[in-house]
Amino acid sequence: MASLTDFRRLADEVRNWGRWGAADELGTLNFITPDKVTQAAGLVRHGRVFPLGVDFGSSGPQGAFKFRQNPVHVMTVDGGDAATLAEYGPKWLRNSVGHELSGFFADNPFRFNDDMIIMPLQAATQWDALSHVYYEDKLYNGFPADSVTSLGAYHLGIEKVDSKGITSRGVLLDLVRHRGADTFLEAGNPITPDELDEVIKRQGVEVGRGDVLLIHTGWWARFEEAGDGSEPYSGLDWTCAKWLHEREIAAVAADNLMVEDPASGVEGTFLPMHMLCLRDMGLMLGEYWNLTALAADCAADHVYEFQLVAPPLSVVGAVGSPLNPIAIK
Ligand code: UVW
Repeated sequence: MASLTDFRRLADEVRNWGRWGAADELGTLNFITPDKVTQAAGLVRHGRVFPLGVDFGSSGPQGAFKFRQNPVHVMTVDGGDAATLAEYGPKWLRNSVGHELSGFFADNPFRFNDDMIIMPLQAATQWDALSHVYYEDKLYNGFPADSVTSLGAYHLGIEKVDSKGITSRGVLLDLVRHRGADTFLEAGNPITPDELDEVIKRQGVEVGRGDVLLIHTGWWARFEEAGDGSEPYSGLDWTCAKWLHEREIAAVAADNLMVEDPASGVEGTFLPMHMLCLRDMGLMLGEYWNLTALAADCAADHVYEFQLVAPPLSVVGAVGSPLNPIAIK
């Protein structure tokens, strides 16, 4: 088990503060250049499309943390409203909504349905914005932690990365097949930097500056099979932060709930890799990405690189965003 001193030493090594200027709010997304985006587009060869978002609804994985719930989907206008208002008229629902809807439905064939969703932005497939995690009162690039208030994140809100898309070359690292696991990586065996090197060698793929790495651990497949959102698993060891830093990776996503291994590896800390990636390096993390079909395709054709298109919603001041990322081969 590493000490906080070890953690601080590594944090000093990987910290990117000031690297792209004092006002930078993009972090390692700066590694994605126009050339990189062009290279990524060139990876589309067959037109095979893989949506990597999970279903947003009541059957989601939330419940492990009491402060997060599954998305709640609510109909706000439907055919029943039209039928009832047509029959009883606006006086039945004596409020402005009833009057308004009666106006739409009366004496004409036009009908419509409307709905809304209520959800924590961290509930399903998501990006963690750089404002999601901090320590010792500082966010990425030294921005003050109290710049995130009940009004939202003044610095490093998810909308700040809008200019990047986010799109780049995606590379899938399949730890499930590498370990010969049945479905997913059982808990208690964190993925180390050396193991990442072994996977890259085995897959015959290179990773480098500006890539977005997708780590297939099989957790999502296991969740679909067993329905347990709190199922323990193995994820990236915290020391992988240095490996990502050295290779100038733009962002990392996984098919589990936290990307990193739930066993901290650093005395007295929770999620040390989150702290290093989001706060020190400025590297965004994606969670609950469904990599099952993409991993199967990569194993079949031995091509582990693709164009990745993964724009967050531009929710102003939000510390994360749901999305439906797409890999195209
Ligand atoms: C926390 O950091 C608390 O959660 P997540 O794994 O969603 O980033």
